[in-house]
Amino acid sequence: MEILKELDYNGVKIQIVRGDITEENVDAIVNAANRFLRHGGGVAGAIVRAGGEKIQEESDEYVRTHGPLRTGEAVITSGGRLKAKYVIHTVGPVWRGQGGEDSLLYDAVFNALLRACEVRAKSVSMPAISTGIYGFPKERAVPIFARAIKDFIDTHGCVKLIRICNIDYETAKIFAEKFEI
Ligand code: AR6
Repeated sequence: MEILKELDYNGVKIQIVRGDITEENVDAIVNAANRFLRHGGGVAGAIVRAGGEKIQEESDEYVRTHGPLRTGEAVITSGGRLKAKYVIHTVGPVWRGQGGEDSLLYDAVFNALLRACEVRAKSVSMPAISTGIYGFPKERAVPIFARAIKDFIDTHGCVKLIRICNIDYETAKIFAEKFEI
């Protein structure tokens, strides 16, 4: 793990890191999921491969009981074999450029942090939700992450460390350069 940027906002540490989120040593990691919690590709596939099928089974159970998630919604499963105790599955928007995606991405980030609060997770690592397979422009995503994180810190005191973690160096660099709070 390589820390590219570190900020402090109202006593909460925010770090932009380059690395594999499945190796994060935090209370909860966030997954960039789809509405059906079918964790096939991208960061979702990596999380299930590293954490084990239990994560997929708990996800399937959730969807069987409650139906698919809405875009912007987040739910929790255990972390299986991961160091992180919890995985927070949040659904970012598919980029279509038709409007509405910005606020849905904001919701996906904010609601993931809310779920962390509910299980008293003090440290959380999240990927660059929507900026992979879902095609959300990376530069456009950064200030949305920053605003959602700021608003969350302004209204909730539970999480003390928030990391934005990306395996892709280019994406991590864009976040490090553009993230301001
Ligand atoms: N650690 C950290 N970041 C990662 C890792 C990893 N192991 N793997 C990928 N990334 P994506 P989305 C980064 O496509 O765009 C899945 O199939 C990657 O560089 O995982 O929200 C789901 O099931 C990118 O910046 O998520 C959904 O169907 C970021 O994670 C769909 O993809 C997000 O890329 C969701 O697409």
